[in-house]
Amino acid sequence: MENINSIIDKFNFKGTLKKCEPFGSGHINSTYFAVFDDCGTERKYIIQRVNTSVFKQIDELMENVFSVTSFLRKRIKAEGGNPDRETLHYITTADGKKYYRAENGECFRAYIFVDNSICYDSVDSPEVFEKSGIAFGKFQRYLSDFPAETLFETIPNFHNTAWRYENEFLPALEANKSGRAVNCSKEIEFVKAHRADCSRLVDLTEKGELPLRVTHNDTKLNNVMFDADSDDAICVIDLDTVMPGLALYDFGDSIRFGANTCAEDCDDYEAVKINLDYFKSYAKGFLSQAGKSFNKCEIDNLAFSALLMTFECGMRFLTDYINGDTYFKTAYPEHNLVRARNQFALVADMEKHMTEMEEIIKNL
Ligand code: ADP
Ligand code: GN1
Ligand code: MG
Repeated sequence: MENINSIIDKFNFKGTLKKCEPFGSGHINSTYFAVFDDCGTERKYIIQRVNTSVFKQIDELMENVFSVTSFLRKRIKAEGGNPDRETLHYITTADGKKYYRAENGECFRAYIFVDNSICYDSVDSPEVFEKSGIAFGKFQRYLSDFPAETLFETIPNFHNTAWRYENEFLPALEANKSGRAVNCSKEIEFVKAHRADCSRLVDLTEKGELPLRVTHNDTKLNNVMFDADSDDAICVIDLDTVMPGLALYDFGDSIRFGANTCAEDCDDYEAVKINLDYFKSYAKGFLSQAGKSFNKCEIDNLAFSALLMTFECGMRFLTDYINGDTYFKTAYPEHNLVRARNQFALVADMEKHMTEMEEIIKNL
């Protein structure tokens, strides 16, 4: 593996390196926080080793993120915002490229650290969660006239739950590469019992009832930076999965992560519940920005999308567990199984509260 320090001189960083250390809690890329001394001024950057087994076409991926961020900059400026603070700012390599590919094939990219910002792994108040809803809703609104046809699909079928069931979950089960299927028969049955749910949004999209929009597709709370002073959600990050998708994916995925009473990998499954106050706060924030253009079918499926995105993520964790942990980063052998059980506990609780969730949306 390439030493992170050895790639420093490949980028147009300002100053001399003071420190570079692993950072954040993303499940996909390897992220580092680097500080440089530029004649007495501190310059902070994020450097990432991009996960090339998840993202196969790095040229296209980086084309996407550069074009999305430059589009966002113009939109933010037009609305009187501060583009330097409210969107990611990528640094090109010393020879002007969008990323650096090492001889061993590893790919690195760099961007400016959003200064005086913090990132949350869990929500501690409905206000904070509402602010993240505003940020992701605004993100979707800003990109509503982005030319979607120019976007490369970085992970095809990313939120096609039915496709994931048929083409990932069932084959993983069949191959049972890790031999672990025996440890999770209850969870496997849970997934099979929900097969019908997998097709609902896909079918509505095929029928033309749900419109494709440019969406973020990975709207977890730790993919938005908050201002350390005002606690406003300022900058949406992790743009690798910005692709044509459904508004419902962005809504549902945020609820999955942020309105869980527990962390995504908490193994106290009894304690895993949907926090309806948080659900309401996020919906209020998100809809205040993106909701004006939603059609009735989108509104009618908001509550269900939270359940589906939670189910899909649980199925992905379970699939990865059965495959032997090849996709998500894990900290211990049963990590993916614990995550899957946690997500399924949340699905079960959402099922109990679906009428209340739908009621909340109606009343907004
Ligand atoms: P992953 O795809 O692995 O989730 P992310 O792009 O989300 O990677 O980055 C991982 C973490 O690094 C984020 O959750 C956040 O804490 C931090 N991070 C990423 N980009 C920035 C940035 N520009 N400024 C500050 N922190 C950042
Ligand atoms: C991954 O990259 P990160 O940690 O923000 C994953 C999401 C999952 C999430 C589960 C590209 O998000 O789809 O919902 O983990 N991202 C990718 O926590 O697969
Ligand atoms: Mg992330």
